[in-house]
Amino acid sequence: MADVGTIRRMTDDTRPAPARHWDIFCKVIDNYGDIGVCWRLARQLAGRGQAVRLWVDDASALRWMAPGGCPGVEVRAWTAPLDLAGLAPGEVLVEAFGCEIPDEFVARYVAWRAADGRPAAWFDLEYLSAESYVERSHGLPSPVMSGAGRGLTKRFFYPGFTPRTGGLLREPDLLQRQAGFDRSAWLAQHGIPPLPDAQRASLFCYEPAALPGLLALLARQPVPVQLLVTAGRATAAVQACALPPGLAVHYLPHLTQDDYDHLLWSCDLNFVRGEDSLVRALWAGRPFVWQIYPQHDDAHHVKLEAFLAQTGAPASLRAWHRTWNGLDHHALPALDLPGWAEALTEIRAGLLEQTDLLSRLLEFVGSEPN
Ligand code: TRH
Repeated sequence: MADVGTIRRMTDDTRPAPARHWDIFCKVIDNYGDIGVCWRLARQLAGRGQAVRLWVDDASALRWMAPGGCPGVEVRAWTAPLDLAGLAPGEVLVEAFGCEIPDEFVARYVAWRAADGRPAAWFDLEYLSAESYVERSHGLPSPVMSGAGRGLTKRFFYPGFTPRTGGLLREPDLLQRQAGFDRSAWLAQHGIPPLPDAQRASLFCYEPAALPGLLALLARQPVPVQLLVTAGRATAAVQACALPPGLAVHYLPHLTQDDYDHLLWSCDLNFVRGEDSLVRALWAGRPFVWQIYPQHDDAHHVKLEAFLAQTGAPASLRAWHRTWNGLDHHALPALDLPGWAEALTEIRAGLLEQTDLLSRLLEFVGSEPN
């Protein structure tokens, strides 16, 4: 866990930024990561005094992820064509994950920029990766060659794990919230019975081939294990397996984004997937295993290895990740929670030393000529 010095450094992230209007565009490809990352970014921007319009083609997941919404964030339907009636001018455009902002909006944006004479600040927010191209590509200009934005220049913004990338999303009050968290109360509130001397594991995954092996392994642990299974694909995957005797399984409803953090903080071991929950597991500071989003050409194998290498994960954790992600078909190795906890505490401490993603993005915006 971070010391008080780190907490103090992190609170620096709340320095006020000049208020601007932001338009974030998000297309939901599948799963929850596209909207999860964009919502988290939008919320954090609002927390820094920015006004945000989040344009999304499928906002359904926000009903459970963020049922109360967020002051300062307006969610707008990405319809075709877009309803642009009565829009106030925006200064910053974020195009998440190559979603291609509709021309009618870009035309409006160009007109706004011409009207107040300030140049465009248009960012292409990319997926998180630990691969070496991220440092090379972060911040590069991307000239717009066609359409209403022809002649403008976007800038690539690559989240990442090093100071020469866009960094990781992290709320300024994260450590304070963690320090004040009451795990027993949260578990009781969610109907998870206290089991003396038990360990808890959370499961957020796709359909890993090694899942039956995991269930068997958890049932064989020297202490009882409570497995807390997240709603959706993870629940369906577990329900398709024969449950071994001795494993207590609890199926969870969809949680809010904040409550998903609480789940991670309540467990001794977390299985996470995709992009955003990986970052949340890193901040949770507990042993975790990541299932990377699978790609057809197996590009995710390289991406996984890059993450393991960059974080300096210990050999047993690397072996676990390879089998869990289907890079090999070995039996799942033994769990080494104390060893993983030690390594991950160090990795987390190193990441906490770095500036968070939002502060880096605001710095980029501030450095645009205006
Ligand atoms: O859902 P994902 O698998 O999303 C994926 C990845 O982002 C992947 O990189 C991307 O290419 C693909 O979508 C299209 O995993 P991820 O990224 O962890 O997103 C899950 C979000 O859902 C995250 O913001 C946490 C949130 N969440 C809740 O709010 N409540 C819940 O109960 C659960 C399980 C998740």
